[in-house]
Amino acid sequence: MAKNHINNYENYLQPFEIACVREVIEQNQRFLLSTHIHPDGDAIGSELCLYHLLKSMNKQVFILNHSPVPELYRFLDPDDLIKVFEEQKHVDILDQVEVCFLLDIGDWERLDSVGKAISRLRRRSPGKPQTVCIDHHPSEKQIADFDITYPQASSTGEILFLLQKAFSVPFNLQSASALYTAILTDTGSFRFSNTTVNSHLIAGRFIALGVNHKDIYQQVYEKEPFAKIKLLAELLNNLHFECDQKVVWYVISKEMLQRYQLEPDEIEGVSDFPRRIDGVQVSVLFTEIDPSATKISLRSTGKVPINGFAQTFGGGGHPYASGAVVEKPVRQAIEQVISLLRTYYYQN
Ligand SMILES: [Mn+2]
Repeated sequence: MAKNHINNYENYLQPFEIACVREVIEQNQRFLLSTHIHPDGDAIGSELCLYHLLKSMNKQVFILNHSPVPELYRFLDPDDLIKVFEEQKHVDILDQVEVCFLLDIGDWERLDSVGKAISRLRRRSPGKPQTVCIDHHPSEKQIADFDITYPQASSTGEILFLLQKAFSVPFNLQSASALYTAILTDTGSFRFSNTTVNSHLIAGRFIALGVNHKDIYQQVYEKEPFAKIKLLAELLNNLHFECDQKVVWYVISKEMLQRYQLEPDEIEGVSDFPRRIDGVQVSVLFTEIDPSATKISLRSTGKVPINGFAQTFGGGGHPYASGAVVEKPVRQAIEQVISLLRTYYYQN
């Protein structure tokens, strides 16, 4: 059939995956949901949707994350369902949990304290609690007992939509809004290369269900802290160019975050701007983590895939959005990364 007649989303989930998740849910009573440190809209939205799905199946559900919900996404969780994990406070919950759903995560380390606690339990009694990972990051390694990973999905939220549809459980307005936000933010408002027919069709379903897309857009994109915009102004005044102006790089130091009183999770999206410059193909943001570690965030406009480059530093991600941590002070990290990137750029 011609592509211009597409009128329904594609469900790429395998029947055995749906059956397996169904069985895990039916055979257990207590569930823990968690996601990566510094959660984004996809992480938070996916957790909330799965929470409502499990609740509708009369399950006990806890959401415990290493990091708090960023201010920006608090509107999705008016009942404060998502808690910051505290070992002492949550030890009883963890002891009773039978299944952990790990969402939007392809690397166990990024669960941080929650992952460490789960690992400890599983060392004590192997295989308990069971783990199920649902994610869309391209990853070679399996992280859970059962991994459902679809790199072609725009977001983890998209996969959860397909799963809930397969279970024939209707969406309430809260879970529909949560998943709409997941897809909206992970596709950069339907602009990034992971935006597909499917992501649009699914987002459309949510709007048909009554999701207030205008309201969500305002919540997510038009409530920026003024300090973030000022930081952005400073960044844009301090861009550095390489490779015939095709590569742009810039730095966010700890001192800058302190000066503007911003948390690392409050500066999401600033890397969008430098790559908008005409002619720029690759942008690199260096973020100082501590005096001996620097995070690099790479974005590509599509001509040069950069996940291979991130992998040389032990990182990874998507072809056009990836990152790594370089165990070096920021000045040394810049020197090494930029000199290697020059070679990489001309070879790719
Ligand atoms: Mn995601």
